[in-house]
Amino acid sequence: MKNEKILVICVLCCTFIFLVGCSAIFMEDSSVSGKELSVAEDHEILTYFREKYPDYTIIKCGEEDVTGNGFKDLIVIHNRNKEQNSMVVIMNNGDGDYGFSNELPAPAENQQIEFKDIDNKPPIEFIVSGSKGSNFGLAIFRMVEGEIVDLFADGFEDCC
Ligand SMILES: [Ca+2]
Repeated sequence: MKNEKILVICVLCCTFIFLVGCSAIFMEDSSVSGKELSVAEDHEILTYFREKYPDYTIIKCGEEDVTGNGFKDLIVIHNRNKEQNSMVVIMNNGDGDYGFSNELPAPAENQQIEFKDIDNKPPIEFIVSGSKGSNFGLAIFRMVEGEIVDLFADGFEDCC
């Protein structure tokens, strides 16, 4: 009888630990989905973009000073039309004013934005990668006089 009680307690403990574990995984998952944009939902430049283009679906952002003026800019990958995703850099002029770069096609799925100083001189370059079905591609970009310039691409067109 005593053994049975211990067994029941053990089973209850295991169930409790299992449930706590599950809820921890669930909470982690929900926080990951909240981080998908890579910046806070109320990010200043993101808010500006949303107010300007309320119809756009924002897929991914990346925040860095890609123009080299000392103020952090925002790269936004969005789905303006259902056919193709686009990316744009919203340039922070530092005085509360923002400028928009040219728009380029962006990957259809699994979009990632990374920042890397490729040539050891400012401004920092950024790498956009992603996929479309089984096609994976990436490209390296640099901001030149307010324009996104494609420095190198590998399979990028096929993933956009
Ligand atoms: Ca900047």
